[in-house]
Amino acid sequence: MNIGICCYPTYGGSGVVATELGMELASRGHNVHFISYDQPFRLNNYQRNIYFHEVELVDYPVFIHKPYLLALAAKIAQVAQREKLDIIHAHYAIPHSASAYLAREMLDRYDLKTVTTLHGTDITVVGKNPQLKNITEFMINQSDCVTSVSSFLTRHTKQFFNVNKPIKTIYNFINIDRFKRLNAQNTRESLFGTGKKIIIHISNFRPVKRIDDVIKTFDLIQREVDCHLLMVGDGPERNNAYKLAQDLNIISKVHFLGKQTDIVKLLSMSDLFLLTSDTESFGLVALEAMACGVPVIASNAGGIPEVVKHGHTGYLCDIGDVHTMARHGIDILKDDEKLSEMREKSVEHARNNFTADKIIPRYENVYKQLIT
Ligand code: GMT
Repeated sequence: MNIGICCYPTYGGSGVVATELGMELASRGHNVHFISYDQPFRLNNYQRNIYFHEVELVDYPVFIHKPYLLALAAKIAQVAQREKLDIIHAHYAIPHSASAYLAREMLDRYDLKTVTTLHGTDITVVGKNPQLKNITEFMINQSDCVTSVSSFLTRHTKQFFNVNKPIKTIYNFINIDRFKRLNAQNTRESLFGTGKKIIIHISNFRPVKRIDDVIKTFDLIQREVDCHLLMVGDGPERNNAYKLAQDLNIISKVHFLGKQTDIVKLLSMSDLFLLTSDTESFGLVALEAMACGVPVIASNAGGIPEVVKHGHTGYLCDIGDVHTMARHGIDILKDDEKLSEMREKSVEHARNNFTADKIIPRYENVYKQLIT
C-alpha cells in the first residue's frame, strides 16, 4: 500500500508512535510518505520505502499566523496525487485530521481514505477546550476510520464527544530489536561510580507530567537509597523542577540532560522509571522503559493501568501521592532480588503484549478494510 502519515515531528509520544509505525510499515514493504513541517525526530536514518515531504509555510502580511492546516492539506493533496496514496493517516486530531479531511475533499475524483489516531491530549486537553470541541468532534466523525491508543481513551472520547462511529483501540508498541536492555554497566559506573541506583524520568516536561512530583519522590527515596535521578527531555516545567531540586538541596544528584536521542542507552543504565502524570492515555515511555528492563512507578491514571501491571512490572499509586511512590521505590531499590524479578517481568510483559509484530497487522487490517 501507499500510505501517507502526518504527525508532529517534535519530541512527543504521538510523533514517536507515528514514526515507529511508518518505519515498521516500510520494513513490511509498504511505501510510507511522512508529511510534516520538519523531519520527525526519530526518523534519523535512511530506510527503504520511506519518503519525507516538508510542508512549507506561506508568509503574507495579512496572515497574523501562518496557516499550517491549509499548507498541510495542500501538501497532502499534492503528495496523494503524485504518489497514488491509498491512505492518509493523521496522528493527533488537531490539526492533522482536519488537513487530511480537506485533502480528501479536494481530491473528489480520487479515492483517498483517511484514518485518525487519537493519542491523548488531543482529546483530554485540546479537544475539551470549548473553542475546539466542536471541530474535534466533527473531525472524528468525518474520518473514514478512527483508532485510539488505549481503552481508556476510547471510552473517554465516546463519553465526551458525540461520536457516530466505532473507535478501534490499538495499543502502542515497541520494536524489540531496538528496545532491549544493553550492557551499559561501564558507562553507568564511569558516570556515577559503583553501587549507586539510577532513577529516570523522560518526558516533554509539560504541566500534565507533574514534574515536581518526580523531584519530590526522588527526594524521599534518596534519603534511604544511594541514588541519582536522570531527567531527560525539555519543556515548560524544567526551570521549576530545577529550582525545586535546588531548594531541596539535592541538585548534585539530579541531572537535567535535556533532549536525548539514545533513550535505550539511558534506560539500560537505569533501575527505576517515575511517571507521575495527572493523566496519560497510554504512557508509551513506560512501555519503552519496561522493554528495557526498567520497572515503573506511575500514577494510577488514564490508560497507564493498561500498560503497567501493579505489583509485577512496577506500582500504581494515587496521583500526587509521592510518599507511597517513594515507599515502593525504596522497597524495589533496596532489594536486589525483587528488582531483578521486576525487571524480568517488565520485559516479559512488554514482549508478550506490545510488540510491533502483534500490533502492526492491526493497522494494516484497518487500511485494507478501507481500500477494498
Ligand atoms: O504527553 C505527551 O507526552 C505527548 C503526547 C503526544 O501526543 O505527543 O503523548 C500522548 O500520546 C502518547 C502516544 O500515543 C501516549 O503514550 C501518551 O500517554 C499521551 N500523553 C497523554 O495522554 C498526556
